Amino acid sequence: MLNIVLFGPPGAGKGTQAVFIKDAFGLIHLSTGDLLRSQIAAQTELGVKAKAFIDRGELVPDQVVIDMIGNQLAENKSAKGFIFDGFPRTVEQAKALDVLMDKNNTAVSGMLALDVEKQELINRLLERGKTSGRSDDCSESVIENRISVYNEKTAPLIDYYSAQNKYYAINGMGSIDDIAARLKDTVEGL
Ligand code: B4P
Repeated sequence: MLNIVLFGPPGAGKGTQAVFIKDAFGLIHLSTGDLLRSQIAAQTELGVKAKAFIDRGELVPDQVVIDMIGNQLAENKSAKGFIFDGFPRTVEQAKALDVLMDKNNTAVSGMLALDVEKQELINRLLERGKTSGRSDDCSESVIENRISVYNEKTAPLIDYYSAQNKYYAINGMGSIDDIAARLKDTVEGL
């Protein structure tokens, strides 16, 4: 199985690029951000709780997203592989993903990390905020908090995957097509 972790700070292009990789390699795309937003739209109990964290630019508690991913893996047993977008975001989540993969007799193939300058991240998210209706994209202070949370809780995953020889840094600046080509080349080499 081919199991890709697509990694990067908020606004790095994970959701944008995951679609290309999914199509190119026939994978199932699992975005914890999208899964949480669909819970919010359906006004489920989980969605109401998650919204409070997302609105502040904080992470939703680990167990909530770990359970969501576990359910998705169980529902897609015959998949050729997965692209994880926005998951894992903490070392706890990465450890839980390794356990889930192991239970399915598979493993993470590689973690592809999009590198983008901070000002470009802010510009992209504010631009999307003009039309997306996403509360977490509209305020520069919430965006700054998302980036701080990334630096504190999510960036340590670079060391986690480096230690397993699974970390690949990708230049995430430039056109969407150029970045997609860089990612595709890297996935083909895994
Ligand atoms: P996400 O939905 O994952 O939000 P994100 O980090 O902003 O990434 P996204 O995929 O949406 O944006 P992208 O970089 O593609 O998470 C939202 C919230 O949910 C989190 O803050 C957290 O609260 C919660 N959450 C999600 N997963 C969680 C987890 N595992 N644990 C705990 N909490 C979790 O793109 C951004 C914009 O840039 C787009 O508008 C795109 O069009 C544009 N863009 C992309 N590439 C570009 C390029 N090359 N040039 C110009 N613009 C580009």
